[in-house]
Amino acid sequence: YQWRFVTEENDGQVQYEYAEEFAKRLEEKSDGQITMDVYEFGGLGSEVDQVEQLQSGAVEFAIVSPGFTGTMVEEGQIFALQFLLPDDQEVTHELLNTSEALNEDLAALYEENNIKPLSFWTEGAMQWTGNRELTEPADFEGFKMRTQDSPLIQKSYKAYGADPSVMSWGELYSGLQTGTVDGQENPIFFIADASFHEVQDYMTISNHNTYVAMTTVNPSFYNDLPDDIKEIIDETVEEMRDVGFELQDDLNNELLSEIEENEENPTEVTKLTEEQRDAFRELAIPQRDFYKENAGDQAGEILDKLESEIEELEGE
Ligand code: 6CS
Repeated sequence: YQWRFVTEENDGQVQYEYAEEFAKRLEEKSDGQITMDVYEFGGLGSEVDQVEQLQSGAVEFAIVSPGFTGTMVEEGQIFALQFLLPDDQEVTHELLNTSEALNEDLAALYEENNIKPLSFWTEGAMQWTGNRELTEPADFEGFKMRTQDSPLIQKSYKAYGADPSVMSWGELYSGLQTGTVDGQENPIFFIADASFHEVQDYMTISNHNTYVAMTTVNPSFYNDLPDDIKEIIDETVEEMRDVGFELQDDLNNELLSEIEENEENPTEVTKLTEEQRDAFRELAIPQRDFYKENAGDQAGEILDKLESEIEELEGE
């Protein structure tokens, strides 16, 4: 077998490193029967193009950020809801691994759209960068916020007063540099590795959301595979849960200093207090009702179930 695995990131970044390790394990387990070409971001188009390639079977495997499927699987916009997933990344990791709301209910909706999620996993807590300091909602007034392709991500920033627009990350460095957009959100490792801090004067440690990615496969391709090959894939997906978590955890920890210590292009890093986070949380929570009412038929059930799964885990 010769398969393609496309990622939304580059060599050295979490998704690519994950996919390389995934490919290596499949090759080993299958005694060389399976080989995989892993693609960095950009070679096959934008993030949205990559989703289409997975759906058509032009690539067999892809890492997809739900933020790029917001208009297709509306319920997948659950990940746009800020301050919903547990702040403690270990707890979020456990939630993503075990949630029935995500791994069964939401996954079935993706499958109806020819995308089979094999796992949901965290790339770390997200932070804001900007050409101005962002510590209270009023700072977002008129702020040109770059977002992924999801109406609910946009709506969440409009609730802070921002003026959001959709952009691929391939255009983001120059967008920030030229002022087409004023700021963006991402995990620390990505901000540092994509060098966004070079063209942003401020970073806010807001931990306002978790960056969730999905390991996905084309469903008809997967369903037609012999059982022993499916088993190798499933086993690798399971092993990769902790490997992926360690990858993001290490990179997010290591790369903060790169942003803080860049003397040529200094970036002022501010960590929000809990009171400051509360002011944002207050505006973010009503988006949950909006999600339930407007993000597809199953949004209400999925969010209710996920919230009770969170409660159960956080109560432990
Ligand atoms: O901001 C983005 O769109 C990109 N961020 C990450 C962490 N991965 C890929 C994605 O396209």
